[in-house]
Amino acid sequence: MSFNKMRMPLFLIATILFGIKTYVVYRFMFDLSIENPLQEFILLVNPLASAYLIFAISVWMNPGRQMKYLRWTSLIGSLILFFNLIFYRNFTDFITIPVLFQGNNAADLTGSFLTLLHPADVLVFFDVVVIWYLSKKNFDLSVSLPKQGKIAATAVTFLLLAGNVVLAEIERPMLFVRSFDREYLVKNIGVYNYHLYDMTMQTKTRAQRVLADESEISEIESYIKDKSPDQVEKDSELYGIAENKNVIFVSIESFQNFLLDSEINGTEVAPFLSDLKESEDTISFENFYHQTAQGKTSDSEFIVENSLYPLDRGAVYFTHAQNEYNALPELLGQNGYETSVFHANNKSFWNRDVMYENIGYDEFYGEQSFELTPENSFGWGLEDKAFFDQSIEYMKAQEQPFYSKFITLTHHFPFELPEEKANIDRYDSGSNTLNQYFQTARYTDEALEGFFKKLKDSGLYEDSIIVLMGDHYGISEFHNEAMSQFLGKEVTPYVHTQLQRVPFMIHIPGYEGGEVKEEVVGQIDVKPTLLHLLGIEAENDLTFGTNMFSETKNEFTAMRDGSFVSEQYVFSKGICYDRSTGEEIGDQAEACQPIRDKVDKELQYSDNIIYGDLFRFYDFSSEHN
Ligand code: GP9
Ligand code: MN
Repeated sequence: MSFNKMRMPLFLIATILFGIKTYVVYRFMFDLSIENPLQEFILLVNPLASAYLIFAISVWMNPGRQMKYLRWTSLIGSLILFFNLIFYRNFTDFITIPVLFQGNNAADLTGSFLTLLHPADVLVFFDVVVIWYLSKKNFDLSVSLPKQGKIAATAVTFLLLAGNVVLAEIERPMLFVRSFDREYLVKNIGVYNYHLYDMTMQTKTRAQRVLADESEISEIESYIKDKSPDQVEKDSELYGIAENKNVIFVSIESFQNFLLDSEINGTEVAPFLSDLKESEDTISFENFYHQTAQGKTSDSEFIVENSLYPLDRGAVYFTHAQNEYNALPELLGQNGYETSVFHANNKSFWNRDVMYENIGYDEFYGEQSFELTPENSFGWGLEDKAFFDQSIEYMKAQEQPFYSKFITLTHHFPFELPEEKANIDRYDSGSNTLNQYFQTARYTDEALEGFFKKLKDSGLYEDSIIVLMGDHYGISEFHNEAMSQFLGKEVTPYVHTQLQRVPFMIHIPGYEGGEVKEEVVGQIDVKPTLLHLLGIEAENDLTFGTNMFSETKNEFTAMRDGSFVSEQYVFSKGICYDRSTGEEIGDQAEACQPIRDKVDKELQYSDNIIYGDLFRFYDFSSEHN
């Protein structure tokens, strides 16, 4: 290998300059949160790896082209970084292909472009100037390598990339499958590789959409209409009971049903919710299941808003945020509701900012709408008590009737709570996670109690219904041993499935017919149920869930992995159980088969709708028949 006149070739100089520049921009010009030394290290490594990836290809070119290539790629790369920086200043998010071509985001930006510039932005182009200067012929910094040299230089690219990916997976397992948040992606693989990833995802979804067959939606429509012929049922006592009332929907982070009515050393874990469940003005469901998959909270939101199943891979909020939906906020908007979401986290987490706009939310109060101080924030951010307190003013300013969704955060894995904020003992088992789980649950229970009080004080309470729902499990199977210690029984697949029950309560101030209902229902049923309570007829809606109060309610609640619960059976991990006794049905395992077939078919239909974006072929209006 011979480098001309022992000078460092320009592609290496470019790698170093561009890499360091990119690191400095990530570190000091974006507002990325760096939580540990590994993240810091990755943030330094990934720009160098990306820069090498971009520039090292030039070794295959002749000297003249090499220089031209380095000049232009450094400029284009810097422009990409620059536009992301501008976009970030406005939206605290990174550019995605769909956002670039659709929605109002790009348009919003052109208007405020100048105000988003900072003098220090010239730094972003500092290396370009140096590279252009050095690329002029007289410095002769091109490199001509023998074939093995070129191969070796290229091999280094793959090594660096692989190293980066491995580090990213260590830092954030399943990063590429689940996506989580664009900020995580950029922190781990850098803005350039993130764009490559985004492009791949986009191409894949596009292809599936293009191949979709329009006739599929009619087949699905017939299936749904056969299954639940009359969902409107206007004669039911509850039809329209909440008409024109505000709907306050609280998604309670990681809250499982078993927390209700349980105690740690004689102290109730969730006294407020446990009482609420039994109260006169609340209808609760004790066999309500979460149905989420990898998209966790965002999946629970997706299921509730659309009454479709989540995907078995990735989060629909990320992979199919541009599809056509007939989502709850949009329907409510058409019926005179102002719709909003309150969640004190980064707006781009789970791609919420993009998805919310698509499905018709009018307003999203994210982290930046709240005041965070060292006293009121820990773990994932703003604590639930301050979150609710600070939300009230925004709520009061909303037009009524409104639909507002609240997503709590404190009771989130790893369930850490400053000692002085804990009003219940830790549990004592081999799982630190389970031990702490009760403390944050108790905290959130107190926050909800405070929220109800604030709603009453503000005068909003009387004109509202309050719906509370657990989003998904908090204690995974990994903690089965500790869980079985707590429950005093082995966590069989049957018990595991029963543990997927989360609270679901409909609190109607002034109502006196409260009861704890035993029907088997799930998140998929929330949309038709809410529409029923609000007296909104969406006759041609296509939902896999059914109104929980209907005589022709779903006969099963299906989980994403194909397991299900019906009145009679629990089917989990390939085993068919008698639901009332928890006994395996042994040689009569085929008892579960007919429902298994339906579950598989329904999940497949739901996937087809999402992958093929089939709702674009369907007319939801009442003219349709
Ligand atoms: C993040 C919060 C938690 O904004 O909703 O998400 P999760 O990890 O539970 O899906
Ligand atoms: Mn969650």
